[in-house]
Amino acid sequence: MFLPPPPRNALWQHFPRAMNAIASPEVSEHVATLYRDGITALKGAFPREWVERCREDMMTAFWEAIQRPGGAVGRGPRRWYVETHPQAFRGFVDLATHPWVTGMCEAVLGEKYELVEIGFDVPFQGAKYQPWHRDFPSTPESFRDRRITSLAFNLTGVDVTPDMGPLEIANGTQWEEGSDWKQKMFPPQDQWPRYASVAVRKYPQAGDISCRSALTVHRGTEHPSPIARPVLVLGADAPGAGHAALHDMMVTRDYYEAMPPKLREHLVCRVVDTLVPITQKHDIEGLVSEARAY
Ligand SMILES: O=C(O)CCC(=O)C(=O)O
Repeated sequence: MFLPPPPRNALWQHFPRAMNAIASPEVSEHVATLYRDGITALKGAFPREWVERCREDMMTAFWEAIQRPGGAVGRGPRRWYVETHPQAFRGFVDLATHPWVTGMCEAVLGEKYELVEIGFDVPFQGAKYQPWHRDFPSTPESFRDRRITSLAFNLTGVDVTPDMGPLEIANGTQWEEGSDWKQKMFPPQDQWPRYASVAVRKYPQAGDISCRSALTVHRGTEHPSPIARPVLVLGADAPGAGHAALHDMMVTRDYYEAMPPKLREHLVCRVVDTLVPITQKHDIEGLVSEARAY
């Protein structure tokens, strides 16, 4: 069933019970936007040089992952998702401890939020429109109780231009139930015009961070540019949301010990002597099969 986004003046009633009373006014405003639209963003969180290092780290991890089975998962033609180790990104600690990221996590997911995933999407020249989708099925806490129990933070590695297949997101669709959709993640094609009618194309610039519910219906678009568009994904859960089981973050002991203690409290990871390559468990299979179907 399609529920239209709540009117602006009704926003506060949709805040999670866990909403942290001491959230800053800026974070509160972003939480309100997130609850209304299913996505919000902070401009200029990091300097350009920091983002350039992050882009380099994503591309290094991509070329390593694409060479081994299960390393890079297809998300449609010329488009992949790679899940990696936190320490593959020189800026991981900066991102995971950025005050806006921690503030959003605390306000929406509660003070015992869990960081469960780090990875990136990368479309290349020739990537096609994806089918409209969400990243996992909704649960009654979300569609019935209107709580957001997980967040995806995205950070672009490049200044996004219209020819780089920008992310398109259908505002307000995070509350739709979707129980009768294919894999509970892919709305039927006869509904696509409705998503297109409320969709917004996103053109983030280097340094911006967005925060969305992965349930907000979205798609990557056609990418004719020769410039790849890697985008970092940091996934966070409320306790009990269960997405950590789909991932396998690991860090070496020296890295773990050097992490800020507060980050240690939130990172769901194994501490290992030697990092082993991740074989991904969270595969949105429909993005490959559905891409072939139209
Ligand atoms: O192109 C993007 O930024 C997002 C792609 C996407 O939604 C996905 O692969 O699940």
